[in-house]
Amino acid sequence: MTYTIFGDKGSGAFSAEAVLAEAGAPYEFHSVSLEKNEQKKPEFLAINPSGKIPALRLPEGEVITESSAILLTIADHFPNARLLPPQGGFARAQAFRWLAYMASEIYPMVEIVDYPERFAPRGGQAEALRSKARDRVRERMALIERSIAGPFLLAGGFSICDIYAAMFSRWSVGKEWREEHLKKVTALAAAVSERPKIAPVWARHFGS
Ligand SMILES: N[C@@H](CCC(=O)N[C@@H](CS)C(=O)NCC(=O)O)C(=O)O
Repeated sequence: MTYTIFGDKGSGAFSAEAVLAEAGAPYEFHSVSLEKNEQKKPEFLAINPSGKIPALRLPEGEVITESSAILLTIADHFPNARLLPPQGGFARAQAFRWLAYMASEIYPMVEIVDYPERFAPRGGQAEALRSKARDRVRERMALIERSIAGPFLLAGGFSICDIYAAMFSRWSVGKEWREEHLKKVTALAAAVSERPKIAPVWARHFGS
């Protein structure tokens, strides 16, 4: 009864692995190298036709894709791990809001920063687009910065939103900019990285 994560180090697969570790679930990590473009190979497209990681094979054999859906699914499978605020309350609605915000407002900008030539001709235009997308990621992360209850995003404490926010803090914005402008997000990421079950996962994906 094992979950299988398809992903790469330092990628969105961190969020899937961290939530499984936090829940205490058994899992295996199947490497899909972004450097070798393995996410676009037929073997992986048969698992996730959108050619992106992470993907998660559930113990029953079905595959779920989209990082936010993976986090919600694991939170659902392991209610005792309290990865989300209680059902029916406003805090849970806020958690959904932040997951949707990061998945829809930030993740697509990361794709532009990483692969600008998918959206503009190579050269100057692609570089200019990358720079604008980086600005948007920074602006959108700054909105999270202003909303953090402290130390975690929701006033009620740790949730899957923190795993997700900590991951986005590692991408696109740049270390120096993050440390200067995202002090609360940086502290939140440190708190996530120090959780006993997540610490080894964090170290493998992002170093210490
Ligand atoms: N909407 C997807 C986005 C996933 C995504 O963009 N993953 C990146 C790695 S962090 C990826 O697979 N990039 C490779 C590519 O776009 O070719 C999700 O939330 O899971």
